[in-house]
Amino acid sequence: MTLQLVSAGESHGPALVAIVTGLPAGLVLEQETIDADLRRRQQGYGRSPRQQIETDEVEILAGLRHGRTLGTPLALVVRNRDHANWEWGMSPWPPEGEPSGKGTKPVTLPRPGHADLAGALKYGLADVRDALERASARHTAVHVAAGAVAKTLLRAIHVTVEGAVLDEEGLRARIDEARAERDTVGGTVEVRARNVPPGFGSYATKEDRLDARLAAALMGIQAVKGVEIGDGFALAERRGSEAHDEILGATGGELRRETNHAGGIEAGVSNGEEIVVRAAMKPLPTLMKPLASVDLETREAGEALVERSDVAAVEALAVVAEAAVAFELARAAREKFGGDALPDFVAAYDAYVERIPWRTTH
Ligand code: EPS
Repeated sequence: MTLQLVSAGESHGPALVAIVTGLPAGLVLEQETIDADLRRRQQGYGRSPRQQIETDEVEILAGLRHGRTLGTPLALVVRNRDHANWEWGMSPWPPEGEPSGKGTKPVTLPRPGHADLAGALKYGLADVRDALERASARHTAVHVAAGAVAKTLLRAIHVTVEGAVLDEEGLRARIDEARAERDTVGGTVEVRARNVPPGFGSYATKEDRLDARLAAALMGIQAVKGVEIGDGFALAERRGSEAHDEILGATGGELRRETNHAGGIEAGVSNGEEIVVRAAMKPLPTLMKPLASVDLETREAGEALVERSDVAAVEALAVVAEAAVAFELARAAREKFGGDALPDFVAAYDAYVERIPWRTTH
């Protein structure tokens, strides 16, 4: 049994939903823990006024009874409070009555860098909104909720996952400058996972490789254009003698490394060191001083759509990337340790770490 996540939801639709399958029975979840991550995702510097409308909270519709997972599909919902302003424009059924609120007029001026043009061409859309609503990063909210569940599962085997912005101070200064010039910025985040035992992922096939899986999990997040594992691109410039992490012995028979250039993954398999991954986010594409575009209806030159947007969402990305990494690690853990009930999963972990010369630092 592996862990799977499927989500649905448009940015200004009624709600975001996710179904997580493959959780063991008996995992204790806390609403406050999930909501705390939802709040962290909303709090970053440079977010749009949209965040004053939303107060994200998780609702669980299935798979949980009295706070414990049932081993059945877990259904999570995060409602879009802003939908109240888009009831006509984002009505799932043909809207009734006179157009009112937002989203009533078709969008025909695609924003360079957003899904607008590619989506309109691919799906044959007359209104770019049909593309941008799902392409929006809004639905990362429900992925963060699922990531909080994954982190709860990982905690049962002492694994912790934490995301942070690289150069937070510099980022805030760049955001202030960009806001003044009605521009946007991107940035880089780093996720570290501690106490991951050796042996998550496999070199057997490319689909199994943990580095490939983490890269896909991170690249799957809106606006991510680069991913690095460990020292990543810098390794290309080094000699082998400076690039690899020597294997050293320790009293007690454990093996140890003094460096971690590999970022905790060798040959697509976790090696027992801290897992270190980074994701680079491009500047957000909705500019208050819009870039050149072409009206898809008239084919006349124009300026791209301007709508309320963030100056940056890098701090949010740190939380979203943390959730994505946690989910993928939880998936790898389920593959390795199995178990229908949580104690079976934990017992398999205990037996495994007993067998190998590796100790957690918890
Ligand atoms: C987004 C555009 C903005 C962001 C949104 C992502 O939304 P709006 O157009 O409603 O202001 O605020 O992110 C969120 C709503 C969120 O909760 O993260 C986009 O185009 O990707």
